[in-house]
Parts: sequence; C-alpha cells; structure tokens
Amino acid sequence: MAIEVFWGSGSPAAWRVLLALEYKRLPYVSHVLQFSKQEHKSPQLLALNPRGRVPVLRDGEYVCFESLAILYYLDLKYPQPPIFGRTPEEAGTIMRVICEYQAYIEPRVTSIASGIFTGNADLAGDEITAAMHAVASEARTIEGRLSRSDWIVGDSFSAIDMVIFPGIQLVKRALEKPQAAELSSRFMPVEVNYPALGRWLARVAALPGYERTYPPHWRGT
Ligand SMILES: N[C@@H](CCC(=O)N[C@@H](CS)C(=O)NCC(=O)O)C(=O)O
Repeated sequence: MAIEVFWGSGSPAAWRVLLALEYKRLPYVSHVLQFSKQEHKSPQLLALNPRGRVPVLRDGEYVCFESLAILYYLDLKYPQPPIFGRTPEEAGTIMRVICEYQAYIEPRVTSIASGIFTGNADLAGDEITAAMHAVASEARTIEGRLSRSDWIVGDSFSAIDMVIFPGIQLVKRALEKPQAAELSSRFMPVEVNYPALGRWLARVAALPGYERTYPPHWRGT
C-alpha cells in the first residue's frame, strides 16, 4: 500500500514532509486539502489527526502527524538516504538545531508571516520588530554555517534543512508583500544580505522532485 500524505498548500510543516518523501524517493499519494474549505477539519481528517492539522502521513495501517515525528518515522522505516545524520554526533547536532529553531525562531516566523498576511498586526510594533531581530540574527547564524558547508549540518541534505527551508521561504514570501516593504529592508533580498543562505535556497530548489513540493497556490502569485 502506498504512503499517503495529507497536506495543505503553503503549510511549512507539510512542506518538510514532502521534501523528505522526495529526497528518499518514496512513492506517495498526495492529498492536498483546501484550508479555505476547512478540509483539514473534515471528519475524515479529524479521525486521522484529532487536532485537525496537517501534515498527516498514513503508511498502511500506521498514521502519524506532527511533521518532525513524521520525518523521524520515515528515517527509521526507510533509512536510505539518512536524514538524521550518519553518526550519533551528527544526529545530536541535527536534533539540537531543530529544537533550537522550533523553540526560539519558529514562533517568530509565524508571527511575522501571519502579521503580514492577515494585516492584523502593527508591522512597526514591538512584537514584529523583535521577531524580525530574532529571525535576522538566526539567519546570520545559518549564514555562518552555510558559508562553511553546503548544508546546515554535515555534508548532506538533512532533516534540519527540511525543517528550516519552508520557514525561510514563508518569511521571504511575506516580506515580498508591498505592505512589508519597510520591514523587509534589512532582510531582503536574501541573496544579497545572506549570500550563502541564498545559494542554499537555490541548492534545495534544485533537488530532484522539489517542484512537486512547491506550494501550488504560490505559483505565479
Ligand atoms: N507542529 C505541527 C504544526 C502543524 C500545523 O500547525 N499545521 C498547520 C499548517 S502549517 C495547520 O494545519 N493549520 C490549520 C489549523 O490550525 O487549523 C507540525 O509540525 O506538524
């Protein structure tokens, strides 16, 4: 039975899982749910994930949700190529950088993106300003890592790249909006302010199968 993945266009958490499936060259059936139609809150989805969130992965009888848990499951079930490192030390570092990102940066990424997309936040206010500082400082740290290596940890694409990449793409897309012009000046264009990060974004985008992971509703908009 094929792996099934339930996801939504533009969901950074779901994007991680698609990147992992493509990198491991696993065949899968893709179910793109429409957030605008609340398809992620349908009885069928709630039966798979009572939180009504994507991504959800079904592999035969087994159902998993929470993107990081899905990456971990996929790596143990389908170990080649590995995405949590090739040595215990590499695995520890990948996991550490993921934990740091999720604890300190991801909430900031979410507040910047939702502030810009919903128009409900004061983009010059303290919360968004602090979030931009935190994201810019993290981008500098990642820039340092990527100026020494092609990938964030180790010498191959790994779970940490899969976790951070969609978040950076989301911030970039939000900062490209005209209403974010003032906010974006220190960060954008990413390729100029953070050249190694820019090259890494292009490197990920050149991976086989990447096009299938790209949020459909972002195309041409
Ligand atoms: N921590 C979860 C986050 C899942 C999540 O919040 N997914 C969002 C899309 S990125 C979602 O389904 N939102 C719909 C909702 O909350 O109603 C993960 O990593 O999978």
